[in-house]
Amino acid sequence: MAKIEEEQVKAKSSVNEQIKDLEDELAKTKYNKRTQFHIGLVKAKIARLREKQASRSGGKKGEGYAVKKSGDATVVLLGFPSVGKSTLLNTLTNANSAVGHYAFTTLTVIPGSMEYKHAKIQILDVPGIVQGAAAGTGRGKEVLQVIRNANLVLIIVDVFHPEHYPVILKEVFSTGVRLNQRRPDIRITKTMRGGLQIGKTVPLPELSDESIRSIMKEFKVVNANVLIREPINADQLIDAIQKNCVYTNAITVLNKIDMIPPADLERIKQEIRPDLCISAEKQMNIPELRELIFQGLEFMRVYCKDPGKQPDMEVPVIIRRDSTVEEFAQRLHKDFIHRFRFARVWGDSVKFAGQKQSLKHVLKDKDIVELHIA
Ligand SMILES: Nc1nc2c(ncn2[C@@H]2O[C@H](COP(=O)(O)OP(=O)(O)O)[C@@H](O)[C@H]2O)c(=O)[nH]1
Ligand SMILES: [Mg+2]
Repeated sequence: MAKIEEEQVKAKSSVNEQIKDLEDELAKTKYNKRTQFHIGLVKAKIARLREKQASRSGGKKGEGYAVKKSGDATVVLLGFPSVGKSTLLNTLTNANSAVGHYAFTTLTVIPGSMEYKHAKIQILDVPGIVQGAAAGTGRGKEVLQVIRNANLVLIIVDVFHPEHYPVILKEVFSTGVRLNQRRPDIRITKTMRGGLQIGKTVPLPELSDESIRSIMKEFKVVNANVLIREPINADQLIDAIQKNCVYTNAITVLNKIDMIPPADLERIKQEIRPDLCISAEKQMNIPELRELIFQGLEFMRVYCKDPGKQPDMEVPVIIRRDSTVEEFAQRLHKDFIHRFRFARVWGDSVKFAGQKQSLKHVLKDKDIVELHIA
């Protein structure tokens, strides 16, 4: 092995070891008022090392999966090998993904498409991940990268392996994906001098000023104005400093419930608290799952109307919730926003029927929009 390469490998493994040591320490430390400060600092150190790890492997990007987005939104199926991801993809969509009795049947990304309430939803079957995926075990990194670009993550847990669930959550967290959370309201403005100025509009029971200082110092932020407007914890502060997190909705399903006695299922449900229990193979609760996916994607339906005509209430335009007139217009035709004069809107987003609105107007579900184009 070339000397430089050898050094790189050595350096990488030592970073991995350092992360491992710190994680072990975290696992051993019970969270309370006294350990709060220490835990925050250890978490910051881990986050820093992960940054280092990522920038090291950043030179060689690896192939990554080239997945062409299609449809109105993208859902990724995430789980350990053999939990039933391919079976579920085949059940939900028109795809034909290989189903195996042994692990690692799916080696690449298999897309399928599901149409539901006029939404075209792309569903991706990716190789199963295992412990260590975020650090590069298996195709873990590539898979988790696909997750970062998805609109919804569908986590599949095998009823016989509930112990997989915390591992998946940890791997997802390590890649900087936050599930079912909002981006916290923290503003950090770096300054030239003056040290750290910490402003808070609410009390922070989980984060002392001292802790904020030590975490920010770990990231070499010593001069800045920090404004915190909700009761955050150390993880959320670290996310705000690193700025590279994505926030995604997630649904957790327990699969293979056709195989397990009801009493056992009840116990595992208590443990995992899934959103839904299904059988991909025996097609149990699949209509309910389709509805959950649709809800999780936070779509809304907007109807088109031509001036002087009745609106088309048959086929809505499907866009993400809180979209503006601009996003609606863009969906209809690329040129429309350049030629846009005004819109007339009917529905919950306006005070009166046919109200005149600009491109910036935020629409609501079931609105009717009439575009006036030059
Ligand atoms: N009994 C039962 N078996 C299932 C179910 N879903 C998947 N399987 C089986 O589990 C194995 C692995 O399924 P597969 O879809 O390849 O898992 P993947 O590796 O996650 O894609 C196959 O033998 C499937 O037939 C289910 O809901 N019930
Ligand atoms: Mg598979």
